[in-house]
Amino acid sequence: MSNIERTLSIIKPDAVERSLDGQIKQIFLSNGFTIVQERKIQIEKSEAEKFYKVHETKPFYNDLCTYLSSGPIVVMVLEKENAILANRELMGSTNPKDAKENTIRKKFGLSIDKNSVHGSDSPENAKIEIDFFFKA
Ligand code: IDP
Ligand code: MG
Repeated sequence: MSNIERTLSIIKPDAVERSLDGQIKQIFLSNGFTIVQERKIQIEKSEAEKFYKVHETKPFYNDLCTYLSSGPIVVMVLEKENAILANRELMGSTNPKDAKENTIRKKFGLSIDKNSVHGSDSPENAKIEIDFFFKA
């Protein structure tokens, strides 16, 4: 059975700042993703706090929200068969040091916090995150 899904991808400030957004989009396209929607924006810290609310009790929450709002980001809706898991695999582990060869985080990530990309982790969160940035 086919299972076409949509997931939210973010190219984070460290990658946009190094002008890697074109290359990263190309990686998604060459791995069979369709970029359904796309916006380049900069968000307020208060919006980053809402987006990362699930992490609010973590010690890195404040730095994470400061970081995500520190510069332009590219937010995209990606579509593909099993897109959520496929994107997580293509991104690689949260810590670029642990990420497999040929993953985006291995190639471009600088550190566990500046790891170049975000991707939704479940169908429920994909819907919430897509609505967060793209709801009319
Ligand atoms: P994920 O992005 O791979 O889904 P999460 O655990 O959801 O990883 O964490 C969200 C983001 O928070 C990570 O992408 C990373 O930027 C940051 N982060 C996660 N763990 C740490 C940490 O231990 N120190 C600093 N930043 C972290
Ligand atoms: Mg996550």
